[in-house]
Amino acid sequence: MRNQYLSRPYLISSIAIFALILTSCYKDVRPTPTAAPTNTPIPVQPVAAKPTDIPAIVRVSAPPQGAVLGTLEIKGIDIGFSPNFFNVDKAGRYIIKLVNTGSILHDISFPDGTKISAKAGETQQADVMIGPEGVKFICSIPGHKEAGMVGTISVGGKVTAKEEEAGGGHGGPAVAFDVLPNDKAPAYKLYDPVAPKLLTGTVHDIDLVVKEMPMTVAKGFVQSVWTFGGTVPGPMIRVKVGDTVRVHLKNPADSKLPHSVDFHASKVAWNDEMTSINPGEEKLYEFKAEFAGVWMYHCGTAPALHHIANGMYGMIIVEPKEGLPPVDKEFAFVQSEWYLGPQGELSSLTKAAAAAPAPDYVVFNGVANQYLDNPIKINTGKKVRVFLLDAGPSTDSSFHIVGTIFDTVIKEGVQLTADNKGNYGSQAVDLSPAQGAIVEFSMAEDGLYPIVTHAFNFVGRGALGLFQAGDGKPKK
Ligand SMILES: [Cu+2]
Repeated sequence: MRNQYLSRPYLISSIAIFALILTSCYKDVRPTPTAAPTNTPIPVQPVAAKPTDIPAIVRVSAPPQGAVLGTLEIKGIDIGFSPNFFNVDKAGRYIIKLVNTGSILHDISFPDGTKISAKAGETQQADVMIGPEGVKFICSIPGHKEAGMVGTISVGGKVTAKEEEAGGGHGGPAVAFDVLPNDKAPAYKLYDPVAPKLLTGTVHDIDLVVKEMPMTVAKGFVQSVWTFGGTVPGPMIRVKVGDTVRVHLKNPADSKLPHSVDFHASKVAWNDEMTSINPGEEKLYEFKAEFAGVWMYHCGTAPALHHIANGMYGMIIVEPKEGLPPVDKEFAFVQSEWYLGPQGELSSLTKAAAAAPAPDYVVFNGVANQYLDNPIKINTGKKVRVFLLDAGPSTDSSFHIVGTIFDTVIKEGVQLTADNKGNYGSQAVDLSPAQGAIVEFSMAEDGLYPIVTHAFNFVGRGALGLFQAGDGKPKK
């Protein structure tokens, strides 16, 4: 399922619809995004690139002075700014150009009240003064900031400006990172969402090699992660009830830390198989898979919270002895959180350990929004099965696919079967950390179907992907 990019208009229209769903979820009822700015007063100085019937520019403070030092072009997309981070060498006067490639109205609002608005497909620009402390900006359309439309302009690599409410003032959680993005960060590596194949035979020798390494966990953010096998999540494993699993855990000599593994699919003593091994050591973790389900495995070395938060988890699927019925396609998603540490360093244990944790990102298969960038293709009308795990470490998942209904759910051994008496269905599967499920569904028509946790505060923080049924274009 790699490199399956959609044409932009369909992706955008879907995200726009999704954005509207998102904004409609706020209790604080405001004008709709398209209606909001039409009654905004227009004090001064329109610098519109094209004629428009909405206030393109609102300026509150004095006009900028001095020579223009450069132009910063910012794309407004549904929902976000691209790029959302700039670094300029000097403070002074800059032209800010907003290119709205989205399908709904967006703006760039600065703390002093200056606002550049552009309707779908429009470009608007204005010159602004960037002070020596840099500046943060948002989209002031209700809900857009909270959904992730925030950005930063730093001066000389530093930004000390505080974000201020230039718009809606919802007081909702802003995606304002205390770690600045790095535009030189390597591109993330796509995690293949296709579910693993059932291992053949009944005794499986599996090498699980620890690897401590840098990883791009979201565009612009690199963390020094700890992994099983060089990926987050670790390798997905699939066996059946009755199989013997012999995991050879290896901690290479160049690791910095001891590590361990805990397979929830096993019944073994904590102080036997799960003990930590030092760099340069290996051990055998052997168990018989006796119970079917979607199970977590993770490093349990103290502090286990940090070893999980920093990437050491994975999924093992145990099928019933008789196997699962065939379906058209199968995928596997592990939901987890990132608590960003400084660029290139470990994730923050302090942030992860908060009593009310506030992850910077909540992700499917390790990387923020990777299946939004690379929609997963499926066949319309055909049965799809997804294996789900919430690896946490601390946040629940409410797994939901916009536009479909799960006809089959097997969550922690409790089953909803298709064609049940009464024809009950399921809209979202609640998973606490370390819980797993299997869901099955099909799409009624060609189109795009967002993959989310319906804990909507996290949708703007990376927990958003897409299924593309057929060619992604509804036929009506
Ligand atoms: Cu570990």
